Amino acid sequence: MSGINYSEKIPNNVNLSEDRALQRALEQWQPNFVNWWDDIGPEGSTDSEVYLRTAVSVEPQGWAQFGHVKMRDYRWGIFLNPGSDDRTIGFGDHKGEKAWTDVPGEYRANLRRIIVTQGDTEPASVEQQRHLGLTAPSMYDLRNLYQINVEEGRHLWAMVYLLHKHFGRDGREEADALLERRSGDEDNPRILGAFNEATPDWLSFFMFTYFTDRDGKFQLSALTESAFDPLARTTKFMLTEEAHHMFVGESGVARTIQRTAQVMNELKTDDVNRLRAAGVIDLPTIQRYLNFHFSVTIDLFGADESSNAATFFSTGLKSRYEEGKREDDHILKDKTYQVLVAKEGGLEVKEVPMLNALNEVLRDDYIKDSVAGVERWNKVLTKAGIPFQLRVPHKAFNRNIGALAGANVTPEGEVVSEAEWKARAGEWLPSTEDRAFVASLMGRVVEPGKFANWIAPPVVGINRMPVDFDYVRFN
Ligand code: BYC
Repeated sequence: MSGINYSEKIPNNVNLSEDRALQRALEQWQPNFVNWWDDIGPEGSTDSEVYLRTAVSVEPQGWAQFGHVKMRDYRWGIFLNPGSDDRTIGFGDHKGEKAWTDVPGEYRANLRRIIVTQGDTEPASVEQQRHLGLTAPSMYDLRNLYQINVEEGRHLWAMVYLLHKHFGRDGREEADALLERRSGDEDNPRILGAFNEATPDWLSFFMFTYFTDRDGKFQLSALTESAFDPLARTTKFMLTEEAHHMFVGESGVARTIQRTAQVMNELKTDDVNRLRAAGVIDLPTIQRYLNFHFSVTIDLFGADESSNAATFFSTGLKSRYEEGKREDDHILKDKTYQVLVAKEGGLEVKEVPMLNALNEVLRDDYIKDSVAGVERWNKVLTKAGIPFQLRVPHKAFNRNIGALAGANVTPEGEVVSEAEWKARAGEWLPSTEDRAFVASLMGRVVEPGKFANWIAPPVVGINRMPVDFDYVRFN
């Protein structure tokens, strides 16, 4: 099961050749995918050979192989983690029953919705990142961008396989629609808000891969224990790849901070204008980017009170993060959870049935995880002797989904008037000038071992290759 068959047109470990109808349907979708990649995938990359890892097995040891390949020839395919015949459902009303190998009719619409929403984010992120290769700060970073792009492409394949195999005609239509929506398109946008925002520069890219890919980690984890076994096994394998994406974000921001701190020490200044003149990104601007990406990403968890979330859990479709490690009844019927509501004069805590608050439970777990990395960024500053600390804003800040949507809350969690919030938004969120300044630093540096002035080199290369390795060969 774990061996991947690369001799077929669509690499897979699901015995695709034994299901001719499915194989034919996917082979029909494949050229549309390649056309989508050509149209809206990484700009200017067609002839480049990129040092990419390709999945060759789903075993944790030795699952990936590295080598220079053209991205268009990347072996996108279908890989499921090995399953076990006797797996039982670990939560919800079906707890203790055998996991499903097919979709129960009564849950079909909800499962399809979850799979489509998940699938939609993957091509969306490739679209959002498509121009970044033109302004890469180094060949090493360019390679990491491309690696992420091909893997998001593969994650799209993962969801499309489930749609084709388990949802018949409407699944095939949904798979087609995944190639038709476009990030930021007014008429046919991607499904979730954050995936319609632009990723115009590399600081945005690093923040996106730190914060928004981490939403991927939490949402995918919540699906790895799904009662629908094919979804559980697919998302488990996707998570293996997600870790590198978050590493790119975390280390990218850390290297940006490190370079800024170095110049602050050289010039003995924290003056924003002097630092900008020296070509590095000042820390208040980094904080504003952080505020933006954090707040937009926590909206991705949905409304704090959601009957959808309750249904997804009770019917066994989607669990909490690390459901199996929790010590409660995994049914949650009599449990409550605290959510926040904004009232005039302040935020109030409201106790609600936990089942309805499961989006909030996942969001809170996500927030804990995100804060940990921000503390690691702060260590870079502390080590450099810079008395500035980055902070994640309050979870009620700049929200557009759920009970806190439109509440005028500062990053510190203080409710202010709408007029005050608007007047001060430029202190908290990247202004047009901030974005223009960051954009002005984005020149392309792609000579091996060279780095743009605003970012420090990484400590080590990819797959233990030297930092000045030719990660991308331009033809
Ligand atoms: N933007 O009851 P609610 C990743 C809608 S990232 C726009 O709370 P629910 C990746 C919602 O659809 C992981 N609309 O909804 C990262 C609903 O609409 P309708 C992606 C939003 O269903 C980086 C209404 O508001 N995976 O993999 O409980 C790069 C009521 O909301 C938003 C998943 O998300 C929003 N932010 O929760 C590449 C997992 N939020 O039906 C990849 C699958 C909510 O009233 N998705 N709405 O028209 C889900 O589990 C759920 O759909 C959600 C929403 C948690 C997203």
